[in-house]
Amino acid sequence: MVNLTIDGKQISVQENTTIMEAAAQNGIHIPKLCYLKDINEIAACRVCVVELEGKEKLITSCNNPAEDGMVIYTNSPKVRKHRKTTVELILSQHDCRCVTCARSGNCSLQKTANDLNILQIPYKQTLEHQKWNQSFPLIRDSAKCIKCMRCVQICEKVQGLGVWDVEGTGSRTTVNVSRLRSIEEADCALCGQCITHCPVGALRERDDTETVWDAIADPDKIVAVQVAPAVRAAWGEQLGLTRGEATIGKILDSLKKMGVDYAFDTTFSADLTIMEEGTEFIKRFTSGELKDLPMFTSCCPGWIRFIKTQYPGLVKYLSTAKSPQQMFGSVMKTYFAEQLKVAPERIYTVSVMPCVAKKAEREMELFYEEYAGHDVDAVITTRELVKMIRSAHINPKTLEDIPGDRPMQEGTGAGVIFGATGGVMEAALRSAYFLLKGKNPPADAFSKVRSQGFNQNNGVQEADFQIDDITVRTAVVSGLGNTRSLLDRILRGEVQYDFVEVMACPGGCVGGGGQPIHDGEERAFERGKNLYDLDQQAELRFSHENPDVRTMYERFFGNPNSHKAHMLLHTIHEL
Ligand code: HC1
Ligand code: SF4
Repeated sequence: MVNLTIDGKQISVQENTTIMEAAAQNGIHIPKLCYLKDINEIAACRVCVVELEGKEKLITSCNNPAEDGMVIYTNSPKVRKHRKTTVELILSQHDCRCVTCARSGNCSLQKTANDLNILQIPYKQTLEHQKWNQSFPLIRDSAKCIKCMRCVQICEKVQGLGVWDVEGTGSRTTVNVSRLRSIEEADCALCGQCITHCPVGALRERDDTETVWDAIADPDKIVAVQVAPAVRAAWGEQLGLTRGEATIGKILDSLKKMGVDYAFDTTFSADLTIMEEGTEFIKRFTSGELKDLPMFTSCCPGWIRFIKTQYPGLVKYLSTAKSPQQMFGSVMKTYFAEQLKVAPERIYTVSVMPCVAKKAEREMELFYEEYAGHDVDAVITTRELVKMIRSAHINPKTLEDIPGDRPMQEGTGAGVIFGATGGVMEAALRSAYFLLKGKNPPADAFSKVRSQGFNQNNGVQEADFQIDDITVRTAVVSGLGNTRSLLDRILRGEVQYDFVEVMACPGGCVGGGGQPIHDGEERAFERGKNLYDLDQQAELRFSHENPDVRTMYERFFGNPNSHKAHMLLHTIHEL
């Protein structure tokens, strides 16, 4: 143990604890802007400086270890003065129009400046305006970048893509898309991890809330909205609702209060995906097609963008099933339109997703006999949903639990866990077992695919399952850096699997790039646990038991993988 004094308090911490961590463990907050544990420990912003007794120069607390006998002051006059100057200099290169910023109220720079009582900026303001394509789903505002390097590091170290880099030298140092490419050329997966790790408003999703408001106001449009599994695990965080209060039923109520015509839970089409993908897997597996390489899941558009640019040779091993988002959109404009007796064009489909990549996935086209537009017309993130709730002046405490609309109302626990890493695999195995054996396994028979933590086993969860004389070898991975190493091991022949689930975001969609931001804190596993708890409490836990999905097959699709199902629920992955 190491014994030291921080702000007059005697404390003991483990060896190799930083001063910042030692302070935090004892309830002493040291402000910071660039620090991200294990990812960005470069002391670039110098906001976390502290005074060490006996030393003239202040030291940064994020990368200096606590040592025996140290006497530290985190808020002495000298520290405050230095910190204030540092933040004033940062502000002199920052577009400070907070009222029009997506991160106002949830910005570490704004908070630090307020805490330091900065009421004016005594330095000349110089702002850097780089050009950006405002129609791209990911928006960067260079005038708000504080050069903390978090986006550079998260993309390189965790997602293995290197979309961002430092450009220029000295006072002209800035961050931009790496290797002088445009963002469209940069193979960005659109996972949005750079957004959720940005301490300020330099990175955000493209705002699509106004197009949704326009559709709601249009009397000719029938607005049908779906809400993804992972949204329920996080939306309440921004609205002061507890985990128990923040239900899917209340999200559906909020949408109705905003004026949408129909509101559905995407777990319905997650169950539908399992019917299609599970059937496809059994076919490909039993035909021997998967002898050499596994079938990969296809519901994460971040992963699809990644495999297409980084491993094009593996694209043919993807499941052909569209994602639940796309399947739901397609079903809304066909099966549901028929029920309503309206033309597909009148239905305006919106999805609420924890994801930025879903905004690009929606560009997928829908053909129903002839070209029928897009499965999905607009995608908003969980953060944008919260923005809409606020802008409609809905008091979240007044929301009530309402069911989704018929005839696509039911969703099972298997559909709910789609939002957590391992969930798609677990749901698929529950139904694949039924397809092979004609009876259900215990609902938790495949819980070994659940992740034990993002950093365990390189983020890969492997499990083999015996179903009669068949062994199914599975792997689940989240995070694109982890995915890259897993794919390389598969290609080198070091590991063999039959079925692999990939989610681009660490922890799966619960950790998605469109989820509420808690600067520097990871919430994915806590949210994932929430989804597994909901699955435990669900009456139905097998996708093939979803009564509304069954009725839809009877009335509309016939069987899973039927010709009609192939036309509407599957895709050809083009490079
Ligand atoms: Fe996901 Fe999915 S789980 S991809 O993470 O398969 O976004 O939540 O909606 O489509 O169901 C996202 C979540 C989501 C799809 C489903
Ligand atoms: Fe989107 Fe989920 Fe994939 Fe992340 S893991 S890119 S949130 S679908």
